[in-house]
Amino acid sequence: MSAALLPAKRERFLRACRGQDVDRPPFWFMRQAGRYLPEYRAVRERVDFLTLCKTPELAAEVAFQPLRRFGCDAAILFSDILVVPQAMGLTLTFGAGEGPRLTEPLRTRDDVSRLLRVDPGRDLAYMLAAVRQTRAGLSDGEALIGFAGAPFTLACYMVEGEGSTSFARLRTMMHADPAAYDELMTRLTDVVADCLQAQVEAGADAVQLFDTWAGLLDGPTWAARVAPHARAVLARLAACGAPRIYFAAGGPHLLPHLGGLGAEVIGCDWRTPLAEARRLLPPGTAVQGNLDPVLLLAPPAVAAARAGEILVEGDAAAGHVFNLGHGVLPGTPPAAVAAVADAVRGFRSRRAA
Ligand code: 1CP
Repeated sequence: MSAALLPAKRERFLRACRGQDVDRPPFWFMRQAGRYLPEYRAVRERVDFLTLCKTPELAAEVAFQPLRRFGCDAAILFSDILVVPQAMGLTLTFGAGEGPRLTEPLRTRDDVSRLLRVDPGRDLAYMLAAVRQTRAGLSDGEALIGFAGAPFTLACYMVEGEGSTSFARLRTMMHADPAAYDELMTRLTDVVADCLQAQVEAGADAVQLFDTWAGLLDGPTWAARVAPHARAVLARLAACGAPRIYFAAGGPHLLPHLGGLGAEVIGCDWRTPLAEARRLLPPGTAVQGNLDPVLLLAPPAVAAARAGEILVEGDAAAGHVFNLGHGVLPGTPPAAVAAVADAVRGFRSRRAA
């Protein structure tokens, strides 16, 4: 399909990911579907979270909700990064009011060697059905983003068994039992690459690798022990042509190491000004971000004003996908998100034709 025939929102999103000029930056919000939306809570009153992920028509419905409200340029598949460890044989629970738990965390190399091989077409069929169903229902030519947790971030949860601020167990394993760590990361690299490839084949236009906890590491450790696996995942996707977004929360110290990773787009959290990120990344890399999600808890006009500054900063070069610096926080008023969406939609790039 020639670029001129692509639907406008999808074209805008894909062009920005590839570092090409656009009329205004495309936008979506990390964690744009979720509990802060009353219509999401209404669905969750009827089904638990995992049932929602595993019922393609419901997953598609909640993926559309933020698009209807805010007119985002892209939908993101509704799923969770932790369904991949579940497909590998771990028991995953989401208790009411608590975070996720993997009830048999991995502690030894033997534990790692018992993980199951995953065939996404068989073991994650519901996820691929959700991609197809979401793709089919995108009414206004929006882009569809697929995603997975990056190997390191998945390993954090699989060894810790639950959320943590330090993920000390995996980070200890990395140094104390490097063979177990390397085997786990290698297994995850294969599964994550297969899963993202299958999502693209099912209709995702782009993929985001969430390396939420990578910022816990110092740059050289990240470069030596994490980057080879993230790079291998992204390399496996090169041939399919879908833009690849890599997002590591937690600071600018990783940016100088991100060149050569193979991502067309680097997600930036709010701690890193976009101009600084661009200085540290190879020329032509697109940046995604980076409104502090806390701004959405301030009056909507304050959030919109800060979004306006980020739009100007992003427009200093081609290749900006507007987003938050991390996910929408619980309790965020939808009106604040709408005010930011209006600010983005009203912006005109100074390079626009
Ligand atoms: O009760 C509920 O309804 C569940 C809340 C919820 C939702 C809506 C969870 C539990 N996951 C999700 C969906 C989800 N998770 C999406 C799709 C929705 C969208 O973006 O619109 C995505 C992309 C994720 C990704 C995800 N899950 C990440 C990476 C993103 C990030 O925020 O850094 C992580 C770390 C998870 C694990 C997870 N799942 C759910 C929670 C509360 C957590 C965090 C656990 C923790 O460390 O405390």
